[in-house]
Amino acid sequence: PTVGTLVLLRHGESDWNAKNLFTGWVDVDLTAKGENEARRGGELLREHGLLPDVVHTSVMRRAIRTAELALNAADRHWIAVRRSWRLNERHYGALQGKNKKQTLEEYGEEQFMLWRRSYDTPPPPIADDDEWSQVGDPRYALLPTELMPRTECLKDVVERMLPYWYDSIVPDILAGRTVLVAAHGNSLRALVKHLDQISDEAIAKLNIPTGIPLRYDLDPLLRPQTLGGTYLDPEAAKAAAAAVANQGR
Ligand code: DG2
Repeated sequence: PTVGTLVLLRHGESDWNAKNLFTGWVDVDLTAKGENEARRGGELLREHGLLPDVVHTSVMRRAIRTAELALNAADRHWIAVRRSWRLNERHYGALQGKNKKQTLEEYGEEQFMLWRRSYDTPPPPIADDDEWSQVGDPRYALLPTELMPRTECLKDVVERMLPYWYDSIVPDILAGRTVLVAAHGNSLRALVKHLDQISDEAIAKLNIPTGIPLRYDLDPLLRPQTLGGTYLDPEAAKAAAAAVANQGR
């Protein structure tokens, strides 16, 4: 039996996705293409009759705007919304603001992929006075200083995301709501790893495409009815995930 439905949506293409820069916690906007992807995501929701009752987002503009554009296209702009830093993208440390292609050339394939996709190797920490540091950003003013990341690996993201999952998202699912989570490539990889119980090794191969809703029907123990979930546009998802995997090349 299905107790509730979860829909995961990675934001549409951002300015820094387009420029091939490591983004992490830098608060960049969507490109015009990204806005269209977000609207298309909302149209897919509407076409499939998959209408969210509540939306959870990160505190970053690209996810917030994607949720708004998608819900507007699905005529669900009025639903309840909650936001948390715990759904933020993985903090990319000292790589924030760096070009992915140049980083690959400078450090080589192995180090580059270790930083991008290994489960437990974080990039070097960002300096507090770096132009791409988030220290001093008012949206994190109430975050206890020891929780403010200077870099994160995917394991760190799983650990800081799960409290929000259990405390805020799960109660919505158990109440029978259709829940939309609009977030990021790596914060969604962290959630999918947890849902599908993917191993630390296998998660390296998983890439989440931008703007294509991924549906999970969950049983009462919050296990997916279909492992890996179901993309509302599977063909487009496949091509887009391959493009993410090849970034930097
Ligand atoms: C990308 C993911 O995050 O990059 O931080 O650069 O989903 O917010 O655009 P998003 C970033 P990769 O880990 O795929 O390189």
